[in-house]
Amino acid sequence: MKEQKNPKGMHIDQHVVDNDNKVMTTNDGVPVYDNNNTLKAGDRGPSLQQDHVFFDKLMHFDRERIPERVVHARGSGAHGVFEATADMSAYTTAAFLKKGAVTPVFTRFSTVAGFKGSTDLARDVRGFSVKFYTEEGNYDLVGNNIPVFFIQDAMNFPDLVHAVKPEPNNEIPQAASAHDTFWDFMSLMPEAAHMTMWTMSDRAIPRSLRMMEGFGVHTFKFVNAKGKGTFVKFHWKPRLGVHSVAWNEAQKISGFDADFHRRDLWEAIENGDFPQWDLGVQLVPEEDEMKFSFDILDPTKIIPEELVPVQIIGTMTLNRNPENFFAETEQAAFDPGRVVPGVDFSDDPLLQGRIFSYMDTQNYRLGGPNFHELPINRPINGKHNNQKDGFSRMDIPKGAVSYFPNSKAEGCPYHAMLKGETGYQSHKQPIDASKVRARSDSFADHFTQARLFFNSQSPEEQEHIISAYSFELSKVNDVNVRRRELAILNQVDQNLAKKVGDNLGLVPPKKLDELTLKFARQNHPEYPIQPKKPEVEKSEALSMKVKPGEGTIKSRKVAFLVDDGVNQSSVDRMKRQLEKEGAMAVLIASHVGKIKYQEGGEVEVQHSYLTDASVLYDAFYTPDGDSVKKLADNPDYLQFINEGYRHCKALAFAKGAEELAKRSFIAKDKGVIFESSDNLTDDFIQVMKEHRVWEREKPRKVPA
Ligand code: HDE
Repeated sequence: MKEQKNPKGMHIDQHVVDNDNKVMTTNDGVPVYDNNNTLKAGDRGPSLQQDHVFFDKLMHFDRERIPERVVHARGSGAHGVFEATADMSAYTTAAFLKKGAVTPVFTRFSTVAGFKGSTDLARDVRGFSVKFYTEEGNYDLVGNNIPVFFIQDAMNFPDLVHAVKPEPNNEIPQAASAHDTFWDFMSLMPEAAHMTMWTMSDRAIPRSLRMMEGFGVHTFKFVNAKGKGTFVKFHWKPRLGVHSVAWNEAQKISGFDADFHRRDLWEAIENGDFPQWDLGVQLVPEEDEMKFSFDILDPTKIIPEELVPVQIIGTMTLNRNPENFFAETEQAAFDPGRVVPGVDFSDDPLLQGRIFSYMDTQNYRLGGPNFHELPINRPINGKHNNQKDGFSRMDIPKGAVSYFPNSKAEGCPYHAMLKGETGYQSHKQPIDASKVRARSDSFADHFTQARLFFNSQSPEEQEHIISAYSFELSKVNDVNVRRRELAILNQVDQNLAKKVGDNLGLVPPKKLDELTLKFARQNHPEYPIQPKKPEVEKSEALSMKVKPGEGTIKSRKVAFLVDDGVNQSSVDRMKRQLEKEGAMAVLIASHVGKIKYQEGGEVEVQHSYLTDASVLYDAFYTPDGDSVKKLADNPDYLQFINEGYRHCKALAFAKGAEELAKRSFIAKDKGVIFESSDNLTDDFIQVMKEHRVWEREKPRKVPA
């Protein structure tokens, strides 16, 4: 990969503190003589009130925690660059989108419901926030890995979050939507039907943060130099393709490595495997606002790519890990209200609510209005205004003037208009309306796109969705809630509802529940309203299986299952080929430290069957050698390969190791590769490129 440096020497570097060869000091810079002992009256005596060194240390320690984000508390971040690759000047004046512009970025990925210390592998939406430090100020694209949302109006957001978070009486369950209050709320909000199809799909359990799409969700607006607006939807397309784990894997990964995604992102960047996403846009001329069967202001709808294709306009590369998690990732303050000239909001009522909430929450979470001055949040072009004071002010403004207009500072800082500069100007959208608290009936079709999503999935993906609904609703205790949600599913797809119903021992009701209808009619008195005929019934872009990415195995982890006596050339041959393709070979044995090669000599092993599990790997290779006898009697090894098989991953066996496959549930298929009959390395790599052997799921249910 082309070496990408962050341009402009990333402005936060000047704040990085290097302790190398420095004496420890108090917060006032006083050298500390002894960092082990408090000041006492005699070495066995009571501590003294005057121990300013100790108090300095404890005072700071006692205040180390700040409130975690109310949603998206668990996250991982990285620095990088965005390079604009298309001429967008017909649509937007945004400087960072000028062809060839290179802009530093900071990106944070997150889960939504779990607390800060919760598992990465929760079934959940992933946040996908990008802060562009542009030369016209910071632009935050605060999106998700799912292109729609649960609700249509910001007013319902606190309720949605209260419903999904652990229940308030016993604070159970952590980072999970599989409980009564969430599905109670969902089953009363038919507008959530489309989004839950996505969250019950494998999209909600990504293989890696590097392998997920990102979406701006709402429709935004580009504004060009003539002041003309164009509606725009943003898409991030990962160069590594879109891949997920299976739910059975996700649950186990949560136990073996709750930091799985965080570690994966960190290690990839440390290894120089810089993840990349192309930024795509769907553009809709203002004149076409009303031309679709759905409302483009409704955040529970996508614009199918068949109707408006995605054009690629740039690439983001994440190439630098933070120096310090708290200072950067935790203190990063994202805000969809932070837009730059050339980008504006649409009237999506969910987006409109977000414009208030983020700034408000940062004020609370980061302790006052000066959070913009934290290194991670500072704009690179500097900030100049007359705002002053407040908790933890870091800037030191010069002079006596902090008001406008003024003569004493020659009217500075001046606003752009004064000198004929453009500055930020809102799109001059005409508005002629009455003030109402209401929901447009153009938002009332809740099931057509949920159906579009389900119909666009491969049979295996559909089965996973059915299993996920069945799992979640089985965890719900209230049978009325189960039945109500089943009635919603029945509106989407009868086969889906029937199969979920079978797993719950319930027959799907034909009609929506009376309570659901009652709530829907609060927004739409005539509900249900006959939907318009959709433009498309299927969209390939919605299935992960149909588009397995670039067909690369770059940065994939392959477990080499070895032990003392393994044949070195059998290891090296495969390792060389995999590394040529950019994959990682990881040796796993019954103990860490050194193991012996059959040919003599030793090799260092960092992972053992004790600490690692098959769910942490993408594929498995068992080399030849005396190690095979040991593996045959090792239940942990057999568990490894069985589980890998169950999860539809590629398994390769060197000639002398093929017998091991027979000591398990493994049956020969295109993903079980034998050296004696197949083209060992090429076939192995080819199957890995396809991510999983989906066909294996059906015929053979394997215990794991
Ligand atoms: Fe957020 N959301 N949200 N959200 N959201 C927050 O801001 C909110 C919504 C998203 O990495 C909070 O700093 C409201 C949609 C991400 O730091 C808070 C509404 C989408 C992140 C907040 C929404 C998102 C947040 C909590 C409905 C996808 C993490 C902490 C009107 C487009 C940002 C914080 C990060 C975080 C409010 C709905 C994405 C409370 C009121 C839709 C990725 O301000």
